Amino acid sequence: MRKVGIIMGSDSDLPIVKKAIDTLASFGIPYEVHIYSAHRTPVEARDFAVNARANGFGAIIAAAGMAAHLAGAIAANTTLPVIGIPCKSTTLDGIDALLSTVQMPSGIPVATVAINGAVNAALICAQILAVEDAELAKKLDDKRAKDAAAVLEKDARLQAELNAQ
Ligand code: RP5
Repeated sequence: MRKVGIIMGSDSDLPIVKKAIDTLASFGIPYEVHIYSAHRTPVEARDFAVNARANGFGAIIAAAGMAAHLAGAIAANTTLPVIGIPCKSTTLDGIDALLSTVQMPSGIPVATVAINGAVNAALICAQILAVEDAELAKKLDDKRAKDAAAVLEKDARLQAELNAQ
């Protein structure tokens, strides 16, 4: 199976990114994690993106906060799918990172998830890899069924509580 690359702009993004790591791990998807910044280490970020396809990656998650150019900078240097996670920092509630990540000009796409949406970023990667992987697709189906069952269980509990009143 191809690997998922997870790049974050700073170690301060790790608490958010951890959820993507855990989600990929829960599906048995191989991944590699790096701290490369579009601003502070632009050469390393570029080199990772340029070589990602040859190095066995199938998708890249790029997480950054504030003036978040990381996902766009990665996307500029690869035609692998790039999923951007706008990270909420101490100011502006993450709206700064959301707009910086999502508003890519035509031609260089970044698939942007919600602010701090690390789980969905990992799930999109899983779904991309599952296009050619029936075993992974089955795991995704099973997770959906499990999540749905959990919601219906909550509903059943709510109905029981309401009917007891
Ligand atoms: C961005 O600036 C990083 O992705 C991080 O979200 C934010 C703040 O970085 P630090 O100052 O905490 O390293 O580049």
